[in-house]
Amino acid sequence: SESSSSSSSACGLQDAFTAALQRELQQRALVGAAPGRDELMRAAAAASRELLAQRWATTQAADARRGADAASRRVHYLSMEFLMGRALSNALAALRLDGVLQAQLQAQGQDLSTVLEREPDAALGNGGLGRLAACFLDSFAELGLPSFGYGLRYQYGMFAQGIQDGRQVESPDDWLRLGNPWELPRPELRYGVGFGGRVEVDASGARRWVPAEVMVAQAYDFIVPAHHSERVSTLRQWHAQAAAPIDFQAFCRGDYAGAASRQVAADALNWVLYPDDSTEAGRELRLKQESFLVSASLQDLIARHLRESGSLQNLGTSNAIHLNDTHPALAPAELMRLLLDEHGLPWDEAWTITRQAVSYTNHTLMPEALETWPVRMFEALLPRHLEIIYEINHRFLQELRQRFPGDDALAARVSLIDEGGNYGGERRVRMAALSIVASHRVNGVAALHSALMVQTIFADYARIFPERFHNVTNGVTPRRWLQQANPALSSVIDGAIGTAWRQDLSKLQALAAHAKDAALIDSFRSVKRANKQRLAERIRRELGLAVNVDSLFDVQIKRIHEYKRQLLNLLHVIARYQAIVANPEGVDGQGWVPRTVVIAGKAASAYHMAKLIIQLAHDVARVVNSDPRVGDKLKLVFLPNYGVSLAETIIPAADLSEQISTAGTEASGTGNMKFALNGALTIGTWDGANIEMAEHMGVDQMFVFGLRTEAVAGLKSLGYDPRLYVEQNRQLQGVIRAIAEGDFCGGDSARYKPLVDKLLGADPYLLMADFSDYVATQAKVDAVYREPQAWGEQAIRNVAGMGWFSSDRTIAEYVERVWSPASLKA
Ligand code: 26R
Repeated sequence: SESSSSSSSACGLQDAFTAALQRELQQRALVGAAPGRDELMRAAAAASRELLAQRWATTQAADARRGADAASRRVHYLSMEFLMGRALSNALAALRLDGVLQAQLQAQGQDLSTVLEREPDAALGNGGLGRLAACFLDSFAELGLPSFGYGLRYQYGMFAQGIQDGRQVESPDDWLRLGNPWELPRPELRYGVGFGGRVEVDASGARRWVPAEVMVAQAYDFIVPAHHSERVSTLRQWHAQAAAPIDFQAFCRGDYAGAASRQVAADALNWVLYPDDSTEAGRELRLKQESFLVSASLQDLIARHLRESGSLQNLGTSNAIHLNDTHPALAPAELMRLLLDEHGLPWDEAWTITRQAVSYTNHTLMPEALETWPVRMFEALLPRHLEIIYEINHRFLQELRQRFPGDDALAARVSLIDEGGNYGGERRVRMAALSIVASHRVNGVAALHSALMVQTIFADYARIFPERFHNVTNGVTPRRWLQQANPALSSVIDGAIGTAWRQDLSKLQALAAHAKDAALIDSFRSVKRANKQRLAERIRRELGLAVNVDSLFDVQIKRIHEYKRQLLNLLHVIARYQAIVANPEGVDGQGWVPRTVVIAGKAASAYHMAKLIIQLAHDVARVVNSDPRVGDKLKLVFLPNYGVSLAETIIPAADLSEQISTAGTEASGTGNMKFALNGALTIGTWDGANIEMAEHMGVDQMFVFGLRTEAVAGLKSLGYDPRLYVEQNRQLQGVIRAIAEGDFCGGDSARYKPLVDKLLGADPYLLMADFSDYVATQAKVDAVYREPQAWGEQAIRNVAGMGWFSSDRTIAEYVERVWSPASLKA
C-alpha cells in the first residue's frame, strides 16, 4: 500500500507532475509575464488535479469491478455542508510531491508556503458538522471505503467576517471568483429535479407527480486523495441549471428579464450556504436546496446501482445512504417516490429497501436547531413527498397504537407531523422524526451526547426502537490536523517513536513511555515556541499588536454561541485584568504568569447576543491591551475571519485549549481533539468528547471544572437563581459591575445591558454558577505553566492519549455499527 512512495513510481509521478506544471506555466506565459504566486498556485493545483484524476479513474474502475454487493457496500454521505478548507498542500502531501514543488518554486524565486497561502478556503460549511464531513472524506479515501460524498456547489460559502469599530460585518465569500482549479465538471451527469405542481392518478390508481418546474442538476467532482494508497474518495457537488436556459418566446418579445427568469430561479439554488441560525430556518429556498441535493444524489445512486447490478432488489443491502443531520432528511421520502412512482415497486418492498439503506446522525440537542417545515410549504413545493410522508406516518402510528394502545399523547409526540400546538396552529413536518422512522440506525457523536439524545429529545423513539440508537464518537483527520498543520511536531514524534503513527494514530500511545524524557520535553517546547512565533507574527501583521511569545497562549476558536460560553472566557479575562491592576506583583509573591488570550469565531448575522459578545471582546481588548499597568501580563486578541486555514495556524501555537460549554450542550466538539493532538492542554467542562479525551489521556491530564450534566439539570429544576452566585463572589461582582457600568466603552452603560440582564436574569448557560470554579481552575493552569517540566510532560501525555480520536477510527466504527450489512439484521 506504500506504492505511491516506492521509488520507481514516485519518479514517474514526479516527472508527470513536472511536465504538467511546465505545461500549465507555459500556457499562462503565452498570455503575459512571469507567473505570480496566484498563477503558480493554480498551476500546481491543475498539475496535481491531473494526477488525482488518474487515481480517480482507477478507484472507480476497481469499485465498479467489485460490483454492488453487500460485501463492498457503497456509502453515500449526504451533507448540506463540507468545510474543506485548502486542498493543495493535502494533495501534494498525498502525492509526495511537496519536495518537488518546493524545488521548482525555488527556481522561480518563490517559496512554497507563500504560494500555498494564495489558495482560497473552500468554506462550504458553518462549523463542526461541515468540518466533520470533510474529515470523513479524508478517512473514506485512507480506508479505501467505496463511497461518495454528496453536497451542493454553493457560489458563496460561509460569509467573510470583518471587524469595524469592534463590530462584526459580513461580506460575501466569493470563493469561485478566480475559478476553482480542483473541480472536474461532469457535464454527462445531469438529472432533472422537480418542484411544485400536482399529483396525478392514472386509470390503474398509480400516483405520479407532475412538477410545475424542473431544474437540472449537474455534477462537479472534487477528488480527495488517500495518503497511504492510491485510492481516492469523491465529493460530488450539484450545480443547478435551468432545463432550457432561456425562454425563447419571451426573448423574441423583448422581455429579457422574463427570458432569463428560469436561469435566475436555478441560480438561486446555487446561491448561498445557509447559516446555522434559527431565524433563517423555515426559508423556502433552503427547503428547495435540501430537496435538490437529495433528489440529484439519489438519482445518481440508482443509475449507478442499476448499471452495476441490473436490479433494484439489492439496492438497500449494497448501498448505505447516510444523513448528516436532518438537512438531507427528504432522502427517504424521495427514495420511496423514485422506487414507487418511477420504478413501479410495491410499497412494502420499497420501504424495506429504504430502511436498509438509510441511517442518520444527530449533531445537536439544541431544540432550536431541530428542523421542521410548514406543511403548506410541502404542499406547494413537494406535494408527492408530502403524500408519502403521510403514508409513512399512517403506517408508523398504526403499528404504534397496536403496541401502545390508548397512548394518544405518545402518538402525538412522535408523529411525523406536529399538529400545530407548538407553532400557533401551523402544522409542520418533523424532519428528525422522519429520519428516525426511516432509518435502521441513528447515532450521536460522543458518548454523553448519544446518552442524552435517548434520554431527552428522542426518548420516545428510543422506547419504540431501542435497537436503532448507537454512539459513534467523532474524530479528526491526523493528516491535515497534525502532519500538515504541524510538520515540526510530527518529526519530533517520529524521532521519539518512529513513523508508524502516521498510518495508525493509535500508535501515539507509545509516547506516554517518554513523557518524562527531558530531551523530548525540550523538543516539544521548542516546536511550540516556533509555532507561537509564527502566530505572533500573524497577530502583529493583522492587528498591529505585539504579543509576548513566552506568555501562555490561551485559545478559544469556534462559532460564537452562548452555550459555548465565550462570555465566560471574557469574564475571566476581566477578572484577571482587575486583579493585575489591584496586585501588580501577583497575589502569592510569584508574580503573574503572562497570558495571551486568543479568541476567534463568527456569529450568525441575526444572532444579536453572539454579536454583542464579539463587541465586548473588542472593547475589553482595547482597554486591557493599552493599559500600561498591565504590560504583557495580559493581552486579549480577537482574530477576524476564523476558518479552516486560520485554525491550521492557530492550533499548533496554543498552550491552552478552551472547551468550556455548559455540561450537556456541546454534542462532541472536534476542535478540542485538534488542540490536544498538537500538545495543548485543555481547560474544559465534563461535556461532549472532552469526557472521552480525559478518559483516554487520564483525567488528571486535563483541567476539568464546572457543574456536570446532572448537576446542571438538578440546579435548573430547583429554580436556578444566578444572583445568589454573584452575591457570594466579590470578584464576580466587580466583573459584572465593570461591564454594566460601561468601563470598557467609555461609560456607555446601555451597550451591554441585554447581556448583563440575561446573566443576572435567566443565565440559561449557568455562567454565574461555573464562574468561581473556572477562575480557580485557571489558577491551577498558571501553577503548572510555571513548571515547564510538568507542563511538557502533561503535553506529551495529552498527545499520547489522542490516538483514538482519528477520524479513521470513527469511520471504521461507522462501517461496523452503522453501514455494515450485519447492522441490518440487528
Ligand atoms: C440551518 C440549521 C438547521 C443548522 C443548524 C445547526 C445548520 C447547521 C447546524 C450546525 C450543527 C448541527 C453543528 O455543527 N453541530 C456540531 O457538530 C459537530 C460534529 O458532530 C459537533 O462536534 C459539535 O459539538 C456540534 O455543535
